[in-house]
Amino acid sequence: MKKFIALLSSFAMAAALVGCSAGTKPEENPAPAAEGVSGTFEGTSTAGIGGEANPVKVTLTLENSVIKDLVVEGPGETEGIGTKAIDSLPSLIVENNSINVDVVSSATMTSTAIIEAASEALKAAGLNPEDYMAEVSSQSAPVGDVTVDTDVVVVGAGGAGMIAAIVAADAGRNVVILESQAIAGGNSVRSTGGMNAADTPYEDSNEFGETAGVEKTLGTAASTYADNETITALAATVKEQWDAYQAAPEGYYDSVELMQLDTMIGGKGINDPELVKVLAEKSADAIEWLGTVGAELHNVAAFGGASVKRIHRPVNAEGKVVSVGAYVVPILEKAVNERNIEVRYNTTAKSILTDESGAAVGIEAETADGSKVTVNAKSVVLATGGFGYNLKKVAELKPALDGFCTTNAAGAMGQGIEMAEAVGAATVDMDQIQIHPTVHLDENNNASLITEGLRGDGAILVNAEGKRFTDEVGTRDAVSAAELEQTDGFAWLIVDQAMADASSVIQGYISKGFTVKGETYEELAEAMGVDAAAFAQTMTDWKAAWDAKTDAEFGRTSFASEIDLTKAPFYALTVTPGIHHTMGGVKINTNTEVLKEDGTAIPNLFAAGEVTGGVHGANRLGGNAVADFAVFGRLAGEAAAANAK
Ligand code: MEZ
Repeated sequence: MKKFIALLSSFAMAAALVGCSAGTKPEENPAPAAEGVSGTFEGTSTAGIGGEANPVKVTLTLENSVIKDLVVEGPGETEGIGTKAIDSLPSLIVENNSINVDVVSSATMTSTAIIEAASEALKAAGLNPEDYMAEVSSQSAPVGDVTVDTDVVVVGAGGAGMIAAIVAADAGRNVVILESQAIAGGNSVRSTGGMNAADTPYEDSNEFGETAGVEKTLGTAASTYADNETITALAATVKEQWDAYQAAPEGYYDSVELMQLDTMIGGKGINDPELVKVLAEKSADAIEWLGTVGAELHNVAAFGGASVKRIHRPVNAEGKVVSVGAYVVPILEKAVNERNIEVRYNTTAKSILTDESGAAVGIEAETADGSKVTVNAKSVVLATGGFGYNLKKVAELKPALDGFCTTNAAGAMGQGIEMAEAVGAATVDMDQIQIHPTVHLDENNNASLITEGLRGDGAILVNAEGKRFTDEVGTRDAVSAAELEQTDGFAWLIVDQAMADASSVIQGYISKGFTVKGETYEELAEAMGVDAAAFAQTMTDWKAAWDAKTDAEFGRTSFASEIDLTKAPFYALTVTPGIHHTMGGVKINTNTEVLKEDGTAIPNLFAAGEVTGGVHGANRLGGNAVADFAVFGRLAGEAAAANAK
């Protein structure tokens, strides 16, 4: 394959370009006219997320060498992220007759691919892309300093921020959202798996209960957390519920207390029990609320550290599971727009404004052109996310994570936490940083989260020797630690065609070229470069464990009901741990008020989502980030609205 090295050095590109691109001149294109070139020309680029399997294609229409139209096809680009670049760059290129446009931040790969493919199309037309380099910026011209007065200012247009804004607007308040990036979504749009919620009507629809999971959790509570009062009390309640359920096992067993117990054990017992209680108690209601804005999460599955199937996921029109973030975020954006909530993109909050008593009274922010935006507000909601993109801060707080890749969005720099600290907020658990065990690195070292849902749905992990090495549906800290102990600190994730048929998420991984494939276990082993006999034996042993619903070797208790990994062809992809979630952050109470060291609240200041600490303790369970932003985003919206009366 020809490697394409970026020649267009004057482009405003945030990412290095390494990919492959090609321009084609369709047969039917008219010959260049004497006064200029007219016609339709195509160019492709593999610099996008779709890579070689799904290159980005640009169809460019020229009239007398002037760009009149540009159509982009990018079937492999990420919904809600890359698609933002596909939506916004063509008009900029056409309006300015220039391909020297800024990349859309957070969607740098797709933007880069569009620019490259447009350049190739120009070359296919016999033109020199260097002639289409007039300086253009997607940022609006300097607007000058502005001051805005509102009831509620929300900092951050991720899940927590948009939900808080919607709820506050529905309570009759004027709301302004400030977002540092060019697009909404933050880390939320990258979230793949789903949302944990306890005791919902949708859990009933699953005929298969993970019965052994409850026993295992009760065992862990007794053996490891006998000294933890909260865990012991929750375990006693769960034991009673569980005994009653077993005496008359009807429907499905889950409970608010079991979700609390799982979350506390997942967090190694250091979570704030009151916040965990609220998370679990309000989770089912949050699922219903999401339904009212159009986001239906009704497919329920197993995830790491959950005793029962509890993660709620969206499905598409064909009934296939889709990524939760890419599904929910556009729906929230629509709800924000329908309420005429003002969203100021490319506007980075710099400080929280306070009055002489120390109460928050607004936000001072800066736009990309350096203009100052002052928002005076009765309530301030911080929903800026964590600091998982700030690798320097991560390494400072947890040196063992120096050099790890990250699944996080570019905005996750921790600026909200710093702003809150500057006005006296306390922080908790700042050194508790989660690595997610299944992150795929492509040939250019771009990191993509591979959802834990695959393991919950039946996938296994094998090492470079072709052998299983852990309970794949254990908590993230445990699976990551086991993976790092394997040869070269990575693993192969194995799925079969039955899984691929049921999940458009897996189909996305296949089409992005992440996987190798084999018609037999031996053929797959060869593609993976592992010992064929050892791998085939692993698969035979796994099938026996699956049939018996007992994993004597690693104690896995979650066996997907119909997936035994026997339907050819088989697929494997490499995975390694990457930074995923920062559990620490601003200290809040159950009303989402930001607290000082002495436990008193900073008046008018609220926070929700990954900017806060305490909910997840030392390790967040998969599916609890969406639960966190939905539950506490709503509470922050309600509290901020009530405060702004
Ligand atoms: O909550 C998460 O981080 C999550 C569900 C991730 C995933 O593996 O899909």
